[in-house]
Amino acid sequence: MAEGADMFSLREVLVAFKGCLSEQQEVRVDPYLEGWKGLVRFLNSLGAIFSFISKDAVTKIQIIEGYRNSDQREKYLTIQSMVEYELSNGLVDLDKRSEHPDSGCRTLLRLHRALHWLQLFLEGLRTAKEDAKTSVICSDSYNASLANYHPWIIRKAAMVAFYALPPRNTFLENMNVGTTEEAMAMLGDALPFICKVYEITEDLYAQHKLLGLP
Ligand code: 1PX
Repeated sequence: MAEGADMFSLREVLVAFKGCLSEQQEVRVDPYLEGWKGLVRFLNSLGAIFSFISKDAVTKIQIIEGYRNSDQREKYLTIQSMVEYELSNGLVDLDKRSEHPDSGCRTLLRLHRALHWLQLFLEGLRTAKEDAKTSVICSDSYNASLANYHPWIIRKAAMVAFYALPPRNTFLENMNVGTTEEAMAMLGDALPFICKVYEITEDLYAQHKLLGLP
């Protein structure tokens, strides 16, 4: 586990998802990416075995950051405006990856699917018995979500990495949010926002038939 200057609390990271929701219930891209960056930082602190996962997440974060730093940055202010802009300008490969292999829509969809894993994992951590294994909570959440989109080789590598996860109590300590009870309370506070962000994005993508983007 990281120490010293690298020690940071997962509280800020998870509560950051609260900042994603605008008054109009749109999802702001910048805090969404900030949330992911914090999660990646936490994942890196768990050990090098997870780096193939964090590298992929970082690549995707950077693609979307690239759009936020481009001339079209305003179009990428929210997930809603991004979808509207990319679709109405033909910037999304709908059937197979060709001219626009790294559209904001397809890239964010990968993070969105991973957010579903996060939601299930955190809920699992929160409700599991004290002696539950983090690796089991993690693989159950993965199999119920992201695994459906991954080829065999990635699923296999992910399962191997999950075995390296520390026991639930150590994991909760690593989150650095105080006692187990405090960690539980924090998860209870943060989860509704993560669920809401997930739900809004899911509805938006479903509405535009984007949930299967290649
Ligand atoms: C309190 C808990 C905090 C835990 C923080 C953990 C942060 C996890 C960040 C995971 C981000 C994963 C993004 C994956 C995106 C993806 O599905 N990419 C695949 C498809 O992309 P493509 O461009 O080809 O269409 C790509 O093939 C992925 C490759 C890497 C392997 C992904 C395995 C994902 C496992 C997720 C579970 C993370 C376990 C963390 C344990 C705590």
